[in-house]
Amino acid sequence: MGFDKRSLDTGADTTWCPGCNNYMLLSEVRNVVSEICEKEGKERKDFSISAGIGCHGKIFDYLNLGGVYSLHGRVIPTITGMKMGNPSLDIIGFGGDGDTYAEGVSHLLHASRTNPDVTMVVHNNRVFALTTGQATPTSEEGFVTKAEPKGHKDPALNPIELAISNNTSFVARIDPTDFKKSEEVLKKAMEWDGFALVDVVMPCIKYTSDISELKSKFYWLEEKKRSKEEALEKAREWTKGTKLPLGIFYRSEKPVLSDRKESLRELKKEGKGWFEKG
Ligand SMILES: Cc1ncc(C[n+]2csc(CCOP(=O)(O)OP(=O)(O)O)c2C)c(N)n1
Ligand SMILES: [Mg+2]
Repeated sequence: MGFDKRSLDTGADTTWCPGCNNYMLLSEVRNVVSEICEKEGKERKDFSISAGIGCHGKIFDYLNLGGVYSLHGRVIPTITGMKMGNPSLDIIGFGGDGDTYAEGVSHLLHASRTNPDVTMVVHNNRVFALTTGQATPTSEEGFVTKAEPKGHKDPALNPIELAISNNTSFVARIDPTDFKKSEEVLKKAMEWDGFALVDVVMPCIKYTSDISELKSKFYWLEEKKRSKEEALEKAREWTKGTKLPLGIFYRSEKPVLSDRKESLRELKKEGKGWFEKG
C-alpha cells in the first residue's frame, strides 16, 4: 500500500495571500516527504517539524506533521533539541529571513559549527512580511518601506556566503516556482546527514516587487563537488547582482552532533560526568 499524500494536508483554511510563493513551497515539501515515505517505507510519525513566527510559520498549520511551533528566531535551537531528543526522527525547520538571518542568526552560526542532522528551510522573501513590510538583513539597499521611506541604508547580508564561510555541511538555494528542481534539492537536503540549509528565494507579492528582475538573473548550478573557495565564488555572484545561482552550492561531510555528543542518559547509565560519585 502506497503512502497517501493527502494525509499530509491538515485541511486548515490558508491565510497566505492568493499567489504567495509559500503555496508552491508547501506543495513541494509535501511531495518530497511523500516521496521519501513511499521510497523508504516511512510514515508521518517518522517526521517532525518546527516553524518560526511570520507568514512562513503558517506552514506549520498546513503540513500535517507533528512538531513544535517555535518562537521567532528560535527554530534552529528547537529542531536541534528535537533531534538530540530523538535522533531517529527526520526533522525539518521552517524559518523566515527575518527569523533566521536577523533575530536567530547566532543559531545559524552555531548549527553550522556543531552540525545537527536537521534540514532548515528559509522562506527568504527579503522582508518582515507578517509585521507589514520592514527591511530584513537580506533586503536590498534602497528598499523603500513605511519605516524607511528614503530607502533602506544597510548593505544586504548574503546568507549563502555566510553559511559556506562557517562550514555548513550542505548549502543550497531554490526558486520555488521551479517545482522539479526545487524538489530535487529539497529531497537531497532532507536525506543529507548533517545540517542542511536551503534558502528559498521567494519575493513577497505584497511588499517586494522584484519578481521578474530576479527571475532574469536566476540560473541553476551544475551539480558537482565544489571546494569551499569555489562555492564562495558562486555565492558572491548574488552580491555582484548580475547572476543569481540556484541549486546546491556546497556539501562537506562531517560528524553529526547526535553522534558526537554523549547523552545525559548514557552518562547517567555509566555513572560518568555529572553523575560521577565523589
Ligand atoms: C521574539 C519575537 N521577536 C519579534 C517578533 C515580531 N515578529 C513577528 S512576525 C515578524 C516578522 C517575521 O518576518 P520573517 O521572519 O521574515 O517572516 P515572514 O513573515 O516574512 O514570512 C516579527 C518581527 C515576535 N513575534 N517575537
Ligand atoms: Mg520574511
